[in-house]
Amino acid sequence: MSDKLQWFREAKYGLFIHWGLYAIPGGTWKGQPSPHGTEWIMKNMKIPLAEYKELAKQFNPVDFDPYYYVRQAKKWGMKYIVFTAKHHDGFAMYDTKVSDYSIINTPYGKDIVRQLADACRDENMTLCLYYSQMQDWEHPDGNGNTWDFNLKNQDFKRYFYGKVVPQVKELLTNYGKIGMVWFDTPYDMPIELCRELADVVHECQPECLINGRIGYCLGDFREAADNAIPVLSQEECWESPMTLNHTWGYSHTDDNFKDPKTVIENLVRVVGKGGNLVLNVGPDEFGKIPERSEEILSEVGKWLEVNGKSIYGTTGIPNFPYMLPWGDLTYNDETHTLYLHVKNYPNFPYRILLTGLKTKAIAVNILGSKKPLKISQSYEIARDENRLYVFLPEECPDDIDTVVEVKLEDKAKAQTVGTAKK
Ligand code: JFZ
Repeated sequence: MSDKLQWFREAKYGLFIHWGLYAIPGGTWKGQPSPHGTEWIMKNMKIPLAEYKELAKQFNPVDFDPYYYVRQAKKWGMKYIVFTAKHHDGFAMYDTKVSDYSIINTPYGKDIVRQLADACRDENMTLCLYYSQMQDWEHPDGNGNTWDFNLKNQDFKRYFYGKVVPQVKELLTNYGKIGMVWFDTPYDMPIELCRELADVVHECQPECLINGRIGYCLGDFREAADNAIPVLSQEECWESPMTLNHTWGYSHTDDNFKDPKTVIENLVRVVGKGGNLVLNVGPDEFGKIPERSEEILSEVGKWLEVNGKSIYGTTGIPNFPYMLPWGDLTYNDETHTLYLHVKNYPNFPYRILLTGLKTKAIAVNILGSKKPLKISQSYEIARDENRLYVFLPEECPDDIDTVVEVKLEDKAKAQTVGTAKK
């Protein structure tokens, strides 16, 4: 296991920011709603490049305050930020010498990545940059724009060497230490070019991580499908990118937000399967984070302030076989502490049952309280079944997720489920 993954393995929870020109239409073009992600509006509505480019003449996010973003992310319990330096539309949110299509040529005119990089450095926050390497709807040789350009004349290498490589170099030379480059949608990009791109990153910043979506397992960890969580705990690092509503970019209409309880449930599940959750906000055209997003994230942050020990530093129990009717597990392998996340609080007699844990529990309490909880742990020899009952207080301490801390005698060991004779 390479050491440079350490910060990532410890981080658990990050903030994804999808922000670009698409925040202006916010999912609606000439009165017509655009299907799927609002950041895909140009492609989904086949907006001619010349028309889409007009948005740049309007972009003036006067409310953008990089320090506010970074401080909020910290308050919300997040340990890294992933920002869209260039999304599929091809527009650079930073000062690039490679193309005129950037934030510099807007009424706003200031480098967003620079401001975020400064704020992150001052606030001790890890900055990661999203870069769409394959799709670029502005470049005649980039992938995806079939309505402005004739694909027959395309030369992907011209785009790759003319825009991708020099832009990634800019991003990794001009903004200090970058934690990770977050590539996306590699589709069928040739493996040699993906390798070259990884080399470019490593040459510029050997410590910089590369996410799984560079393709062909060339990244440092695997990216789950958007909003997806694996069933089994994974030993290697992975990450789950997740939206708060149903879109990555800002939307005027989508208020289908996950509530804080659901977000916490997702965070616990991802972390309990050995992963990181990178949770998205889509700022509006003025640079304001949607109010509802802020409300949800601050609720989650408050829960983390009390229950952070059950998230940071934890993963899952390798091969733990059961789904649990009352909630989920996270586990700290260094301290041999198990955390039971009780989402469905039991009625009388106020007990929960954990089956499948072979290790002896030596002390059990609600996280943050010193008062010991009554337990009963047994092994039924004929059935080969381990049981741990925990008796909870009558009154539910936390409606969202009551965390029970279980100190174990040794490393947690899970029971195997099967009938084979041992
Ligand atoms: C991609 C982008 O197209 C999208 O705009 C956003 O940036 C998101 C984070 O990533 O969309 C994907 C990529 C991969 C999957 C789904 C959506 N996937 O593997 O399921």
